[in-house]
Amino acid sequence: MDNQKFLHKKLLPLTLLALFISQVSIAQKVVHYDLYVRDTVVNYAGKEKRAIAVNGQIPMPTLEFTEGDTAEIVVHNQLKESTSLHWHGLFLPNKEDGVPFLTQMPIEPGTTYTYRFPIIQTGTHWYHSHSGLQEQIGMYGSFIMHKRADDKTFRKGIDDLPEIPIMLSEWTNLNPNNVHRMLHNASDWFAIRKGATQSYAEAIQSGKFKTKLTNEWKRMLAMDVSDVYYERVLMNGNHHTDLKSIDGKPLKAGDKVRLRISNGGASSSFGFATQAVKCP
Ligand SMILES: [Cu+2]
Repeated sequence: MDNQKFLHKKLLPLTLLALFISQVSIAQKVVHYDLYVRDTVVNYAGKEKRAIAVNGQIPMPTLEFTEGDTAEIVVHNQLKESTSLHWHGLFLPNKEDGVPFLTQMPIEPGTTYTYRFPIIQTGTHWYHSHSGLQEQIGMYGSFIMHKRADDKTFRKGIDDLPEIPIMLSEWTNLNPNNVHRMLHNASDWFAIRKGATQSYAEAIQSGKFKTKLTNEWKRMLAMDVSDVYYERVLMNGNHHTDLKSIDGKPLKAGDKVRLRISNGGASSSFGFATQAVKCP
């Protein structure tokens, strides 16, 4: 009995120490970002338009983490309207999901809100506003989660390559709220802009009279791939993207890079191709 008591006394601090050590080795790194959300004016397609820039940029800053980190993202809403951020495709506690009136209250103008959640996956994701149609005017960005170096699936030569995040998106000079309204009215406007209309004569000529009738009945347009015509498609918030350097370091022939591509478009599918261009 006495012996056991003695052992217990001796072992307890040891166990505590062991627990402490294991606690330290898996201690989570908190990765902190401050996001300042502000109105801006852009000219993507010949007209000055209102947009939203975060930390002064469109798309929003790329947020990078490693699996096991804790993300701490502080949103400073400097708009005249409420906002929110949704983390596309992330596994996280429901209250951090960023859906106003469902998982949180909207972030009101002039206020600050903190999202805090553990990173428990890896891969290329993106994040965007879940308030109104703010996503359409700039509030989208890359969300990259790296593998831990001790991950069993870590591929040397692939997972450690220099990376370039690429956000694809669309731009319309129309107010996104009007786009929304026009879609509800089954307007032909976008189809006309895209040259994707079909007359009854054309339908009959191609033997699609019946389909045409059914589609009209369903108020479905002839070529219903993407419902909206966009003035521009953007890559990292621009007409073209400079892939010539990473973090200011110029790339040279033979260098390998990894592109992390997200489609932040509201209704477009993108085909993506690379082309070697000889640089001077
Ligand atoms: Cu989403």
